Amino acid sequence: MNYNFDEIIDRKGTNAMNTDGFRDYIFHAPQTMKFPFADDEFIRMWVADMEFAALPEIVQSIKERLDRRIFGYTKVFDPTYYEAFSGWTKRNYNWDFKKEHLVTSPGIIPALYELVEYICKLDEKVLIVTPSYAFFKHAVEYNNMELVTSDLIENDGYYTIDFDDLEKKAKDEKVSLCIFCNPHNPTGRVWTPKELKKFGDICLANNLWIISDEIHCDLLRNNQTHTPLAKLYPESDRIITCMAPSKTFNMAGFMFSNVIIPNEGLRNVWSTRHYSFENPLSIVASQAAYTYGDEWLRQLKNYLDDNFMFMKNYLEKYLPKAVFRISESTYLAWVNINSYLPNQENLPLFFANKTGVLLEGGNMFVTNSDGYIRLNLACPRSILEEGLKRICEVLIKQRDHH
Ligand code: LCS
Repeated sequence: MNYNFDEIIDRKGTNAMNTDGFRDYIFHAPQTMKFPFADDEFIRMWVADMEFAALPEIVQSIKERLDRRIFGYTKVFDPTYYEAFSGWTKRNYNWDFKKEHLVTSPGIIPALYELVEYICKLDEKVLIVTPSYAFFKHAVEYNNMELVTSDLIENDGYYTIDFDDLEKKAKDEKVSLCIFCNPHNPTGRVWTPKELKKFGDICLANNLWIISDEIHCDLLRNNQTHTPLAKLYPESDRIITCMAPSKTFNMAGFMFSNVIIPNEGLRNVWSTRHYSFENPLSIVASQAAYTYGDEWLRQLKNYLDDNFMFMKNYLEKYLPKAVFRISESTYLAWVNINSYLPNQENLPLFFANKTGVLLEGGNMFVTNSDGYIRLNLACPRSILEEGLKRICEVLIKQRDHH
């Protein structure tokens, strides 16, 4: 079957964050905030979900579950869910994990909020690399703990870990946990096994726990391979792996994710304190995704690769001074537009007002991200083209203005 990623799907009236939540999330403003564009005139390239329809088998699994007509308290008891998910990690990453190590959570972010509390004592600190998905910082601050950041090194749009700085910070005796994004949002880096080993060695030698957030691991460019961090350390029980069908299959609204906790003590804390019921529709939908989703994902990855290539060609032609490399993973493009807009403080507000494009950028990624915009490319090519056209037109005008 050929899936149609060119289809434009109306999300109006579905309570979608993507269409209705941007005033609050991006601008911290009420629903009354006004723009020169009507809501349905915006090109939306911000929050990390996709404009693509879900796999038909996901929809079918939900219909079948609805037909059972009772929706009482539910948890993952049936081992076929474990078999579907571990089959997925085995097929895709040649890695699996013990059934008893798997717990589920209504999202990776809620799991992070809890795990920081369960792992760290109150006076301890948590390390992240920056730029970073902002919820890593929120999870630390929610627990009243101190955040320690290590800036990635950027060279012509390519990011690497500053291992000397990371080691210096990991040596701080109060640093007890690193929340790590593998592969990395927002830069898209797919860390190589060599980089992962160096990173893991530094953290483990300094007695840190590691939460490896691998939510984006299924969405790689076709020339890339994902390595689960925990695969490199089969003897260690201090690495917690988070994976989910939410990003991969565009089902974040089902709020269901996998957390693999090899340490028995920590797992016991989790099982006593975590409120562990799940939505019955989410379980069957996730199981269907991992069981039937291989071909859909293959076609999605091809479509995303082509979107990235389209963007690269477009920027080379119309915005040659933008610093952009095709992301190794995620459907998120990370672009430095500093040479066009050197003094712009609020990039999302600028683009919303001047061009009607909703995007994330600038200080939304904790630190080490000034001058960057992040564009979500998981949309039909016609929408991508319109978004890029608007962005380039306004930036070229800015440059001519200077
Ligand atoms: N972890 C990372 C690294 C993410 O990028 C996201 C979503 C999540 C976790 C969310 O996990 P959940 O709680 O839904 O399981 N990233 C988004 C982003 O960059 N913009 O919008 C959402």
